[in-house]
Amino acid sequence: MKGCRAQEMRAALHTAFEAEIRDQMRALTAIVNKAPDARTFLDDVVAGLSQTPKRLPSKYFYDERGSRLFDEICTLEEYYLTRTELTIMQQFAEEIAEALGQGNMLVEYGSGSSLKTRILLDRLQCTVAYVPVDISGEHLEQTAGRLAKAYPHIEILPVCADFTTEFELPRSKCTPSQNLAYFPGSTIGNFKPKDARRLLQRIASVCGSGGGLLIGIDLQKAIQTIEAAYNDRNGVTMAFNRNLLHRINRELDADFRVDAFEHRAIYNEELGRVETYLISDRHQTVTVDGATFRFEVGEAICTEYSHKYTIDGFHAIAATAGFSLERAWSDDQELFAVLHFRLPAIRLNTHKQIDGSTRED
Ligand code: AVI
Repeated sequence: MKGCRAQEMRAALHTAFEAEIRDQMRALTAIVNKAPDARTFLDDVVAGLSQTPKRLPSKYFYDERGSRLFDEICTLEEYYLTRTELTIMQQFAEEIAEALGQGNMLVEYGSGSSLKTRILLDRLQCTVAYVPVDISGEHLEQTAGRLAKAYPHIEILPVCADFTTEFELPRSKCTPSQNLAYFPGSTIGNFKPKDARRLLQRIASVCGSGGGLLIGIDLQKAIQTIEAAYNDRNGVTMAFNRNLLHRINRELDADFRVDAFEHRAIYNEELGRVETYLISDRHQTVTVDGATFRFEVGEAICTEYSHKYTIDGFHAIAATAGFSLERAWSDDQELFAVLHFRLPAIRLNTHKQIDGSTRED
């Protein structure tokens, strides 16, 4: 009899659990899709190849294969960035969570596999919702599905978008006490300082009054360490860089001979950035959707910048968007830093009190 009741209860619990997961998965299918369309991709590629020197926007690296190759880069011996940031996040997890406060709506810019996010989601108190924003729809869907299972008490609201453009924040069921932008991985380094300022202003408008920003930046260091990270001996970064040409061939009816372009990444000390190139090893002509582009021997297409900062240098950039630095965490070798910024809380409805001071309504 007792065994029977237990069995019924187990079955009921199982059904309830399955229903919960089904609900979560249904919510996830409502991914807001604002990824750039084929027309925008073509326009950007044609515009970039028409410039002198030629350029291709690095945001197009991340199709399904590109995202997988980037995940592989993050595990490479030479690519110190990911493991160092992870170490900082793990070592200072409690302090970071305390600094970030409770009841956040956590918005992650370029969420990828959301590995570091788990450190936050495990510790932040009463997180209202997690909004991963990523340009790669397939990657986003898989990651969001996994997180929904692991954190059934947190609303997961994925947004498939190019976060450099305007996107609307999904509404959460509960009202957050503040929005907190999370921008790990030194992705901000992929923007020129002028564009980084503009992006930080957009982030500030998403965060709103009293909002926070937790951001990972790669620090300036010895050239050899930096260049090795972008020219790994196993050729994964080369495959990642060349994959952009494969993608253009496949999606934009182009005919790049991918193996006729060599990968090279050099550190420009004066501008504090790695510049990544694909260099034509011959005189050749490439067609993209009917438009023709000529390449000389040794002519380069610049595919990416990865800026390296000092904490003060980055603080100056973030300050132009209204952010002030609250805390900075770094590793023993000062390779990488995780910075916490806050926007001022705008006080509305202040009343003059009898004694002449002001108080918040
Ligand atoms: C995503 N981003 C921060 C990487 C970086 O380090 O600039 C992309 C990358 N490119 C080559 N390796 C990694």
